[in-house]
Amino acid sequence: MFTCRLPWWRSSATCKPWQSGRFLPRVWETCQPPSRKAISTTVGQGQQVGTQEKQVLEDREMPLTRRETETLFQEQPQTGNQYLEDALLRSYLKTHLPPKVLEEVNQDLERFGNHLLTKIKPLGWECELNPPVFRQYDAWGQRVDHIITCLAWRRMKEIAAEEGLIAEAYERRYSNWSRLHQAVKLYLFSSSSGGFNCPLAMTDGAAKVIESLGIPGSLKNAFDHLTSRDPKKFWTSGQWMTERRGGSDVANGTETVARKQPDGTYRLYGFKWFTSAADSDVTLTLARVVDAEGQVKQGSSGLSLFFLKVRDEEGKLNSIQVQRLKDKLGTRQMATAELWLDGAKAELISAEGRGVAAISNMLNITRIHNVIGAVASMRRMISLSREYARRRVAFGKLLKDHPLHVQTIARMEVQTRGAFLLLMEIVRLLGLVETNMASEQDQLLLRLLIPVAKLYTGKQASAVVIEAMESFGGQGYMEDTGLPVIVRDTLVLSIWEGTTNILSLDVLRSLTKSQGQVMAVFFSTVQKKLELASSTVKLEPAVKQTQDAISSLAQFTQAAGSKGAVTMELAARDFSYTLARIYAGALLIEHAARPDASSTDISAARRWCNQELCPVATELGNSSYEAEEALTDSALVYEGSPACSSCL
Ligand code: UCC
Repeated sequence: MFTCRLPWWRSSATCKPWQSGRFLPRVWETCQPPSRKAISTTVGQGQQVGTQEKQVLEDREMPLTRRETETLFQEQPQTGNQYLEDALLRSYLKTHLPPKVLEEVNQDLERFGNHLLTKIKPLGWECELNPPVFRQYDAWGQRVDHIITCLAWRRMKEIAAEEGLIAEAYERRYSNWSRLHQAVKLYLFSSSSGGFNCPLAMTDGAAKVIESLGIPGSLKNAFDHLTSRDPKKFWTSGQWMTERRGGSDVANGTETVARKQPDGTYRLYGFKWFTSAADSDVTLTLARVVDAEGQVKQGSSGLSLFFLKVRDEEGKLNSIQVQRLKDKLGTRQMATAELWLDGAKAELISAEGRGVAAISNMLNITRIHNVIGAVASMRRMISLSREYARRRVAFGKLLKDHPLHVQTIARMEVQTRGAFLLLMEIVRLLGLVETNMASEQDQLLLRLLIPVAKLYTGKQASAVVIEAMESFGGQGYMEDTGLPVIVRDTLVLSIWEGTTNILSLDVLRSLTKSQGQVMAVFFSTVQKKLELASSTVKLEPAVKQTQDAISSLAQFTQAAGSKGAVTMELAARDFSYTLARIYAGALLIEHAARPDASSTDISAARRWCNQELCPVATELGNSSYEAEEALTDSALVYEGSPACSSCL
């Protein structure tokens, strides 16, 4: 085995994988990572000063000798047990969980927090340094299509099973609080998971679809594997939805066809353009059933949902060919592939033509996981940033003593708190629905809040992690700090599982489907939360601002009702942001109105409500949603481009 004989800072280029980031991952396996102390400003100086010059410096015995400069390193921010350090999480659990559940969950999370720190986090970093590799042929020209994952990635799968990261939600040992317990574990796991949170999202989604179908006999085995705590038995699932013609417009973009076989199974033929966690054991996917005349039905009502195993018992691919792995900006720890389905054996699991409705159960779960990932990224970056501020000196004092610096972190903290409470609210409601304890209003609210939270937190997370990266100065931009990894992996959260605009339209879909009832539930739920705070004097300004925002929103919904579909489409994003801000504001107020609330709970609620809570009303006042505005938008976008004459 190759070993680094020289101290790392004096060894050859191949022994410095951290300098080239992700491009020399295999070398990393054999070299020891630099010790924390070794990441010092000495490196920078050593690189800037040529060898000859260095010699001269040493010869002259300058006052600042090399030995002395070695103590001038910057201190790496250290975080401890993430659970113990998360005051908001702990106060939320204390407020909501029944005492017996709290006691057990608390113990489990404290233990898990230690496990994350000592074992899981280093594995996550290994996954980053050893991304999957695709081997299409063996040495003898045989097509093998092998996606090679690293040991740490495979260990993550075992840990996910051992920790019950999927099982917890389906065993329901804490009744309606099981979902919340699972979500909190995933939230703690997310930023240390080395991208394994992605297959877990889809695995959870697949289990949810199977459960909502009543766990039919043919899928019982799969359900048991997907929800197993036994690492040898645990399966992960993919979600193959995206084809070449479109990832958003699934109804028109799906070309894959399904041919029925004499034994009642189907063979799938088509090309899947993005398949995340392509090393998964099983998957759900959409296809069009070919009828007796050899025809398929186009559009949404032509799509059906299928379950398939990716490999057979011997590990041979199920008539699937891997074309290549995607070269992504982030989530590089996880294999995303292009796949040809060339007669893959599959089972039809929805009614024919009800594929989109059936896979929506999966989408709603993966979208919640997306929210978990978003909040987790924000929390991780803020933890690191605030710790760094306690160690780093600039202009003669610690960063934490610079008011402007701390104000910047505090603003991120307020955003993260709002997002966190939104996440908790969704998983609380989901827990009620899954244990038949939810009212019709709870169900409507959950349907509305999932796309609202997904779209809002995805955007928030991108903004927060970039701001937090800046709080480290140039260090934040350095690959070997690990900070750019968090940023890259966060940027996808507003894209996959439905972009911001697609999710905004989904918010409108939920309104239409409920014939507006969902808005009545939204208003009454927010009002109830505000009433709880009516006796807390310090929250009065926040309550007033939220009430004003509700009035403006009510006026908007009335006005928009008499306008056409174009108005609602143009307003969809601002409308969704409005719902997110008002609802998160109400949650922060509710949390701050607890008898044992802290002064920071109160200031978080007040600061959140100081932002514009109802942008949709402001923009309506600006006539932003008029049909003529859409023409102006086109003119602004296409001025000077060949498309300009036609857009005007
Ligand atoms: O796969 C991907 C990446 C995987 C990685 C995941 C990891 C994430 C975890 C992160 C951890 C950090 S990305 C691919 C994801 N693709 C999407 O999200 C698709 C985006 N497009 C949409 O969401 C569109 O809105 C569509 C596809 C749903 C639109 O389809 P249609 O067919 O045009 O829509 P329809 O006709 O309006 O809806 C068909 C039916 C309706 O039911 P019925 O017929 O009963 O009225 C809708 O109400 O589906 C129902 N439906 C829903 N029901 C549609 N959407 C929903 C929903 N969200 N919830 C409930």
